[in-house]
Amino acid sequence: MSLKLYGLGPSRSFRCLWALCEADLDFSYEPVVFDKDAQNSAHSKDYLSKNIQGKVPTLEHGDFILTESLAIVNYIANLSDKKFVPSSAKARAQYDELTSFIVTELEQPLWTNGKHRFALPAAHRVADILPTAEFEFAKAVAALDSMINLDNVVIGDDFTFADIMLAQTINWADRFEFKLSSRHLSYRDRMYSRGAALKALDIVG
Ligand SMILES: N[C@@H](CCC(=O)N[C@@H](CS)C(=O)NCC(=O)O)C(=O)O
Repeated sequence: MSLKLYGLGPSRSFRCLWALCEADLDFSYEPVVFDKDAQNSAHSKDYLSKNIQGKVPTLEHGDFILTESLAIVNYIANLSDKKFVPSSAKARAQYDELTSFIVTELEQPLWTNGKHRFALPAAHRVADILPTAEFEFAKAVAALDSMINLDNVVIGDDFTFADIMLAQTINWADRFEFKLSSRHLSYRDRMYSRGAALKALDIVG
């Protein structure tokens, strides 16, 4: 059964592309854009039949379709023989805790920033929310720093897909010019220098 990932540049779909490269699975990558008139538009009837919100990422595995970057990353881990998600009860719980924190706390102020600068229709953007997003991000980063140590990998002693989730989110914060420390950036740089990350970066160009 073939695996096809629909994505766009460094967006949340990059987490899934990187996971596919780590897992070394056969897959194809289909870039989509948000321009309604483009042939590969996320608003085309065909794409909307796979992802009703017209968002990225979407993973197609035969006739099985998954959206939501974290669910896709975990599905890819399950398809792989390598161990990208811990199996012991406590380590798995820590993995779930950290990845839930990333998608519900850490990335939300970044997405608020993106929605209110460019992603929402202009009439729904509220510029006054931007300082609040910065405040909330700083609070989430302080919580992150008390939860984990960025000197090595974030769960246990081995790389897991929690590292993909966190490194991509830190990279997103850096692209959006949110305040980060040199520890966050050097962790991001170390993760982005992995062979699979470089391969994924090469694919998105
Ligand atoms: N919770 C979803 C969020 C997906 C999402 O919002 N993706 C953004 C790109 S990072 C998107 O497609 N935005 C287009 C839009 O909001 O119309 C996930 O993690 O996959």
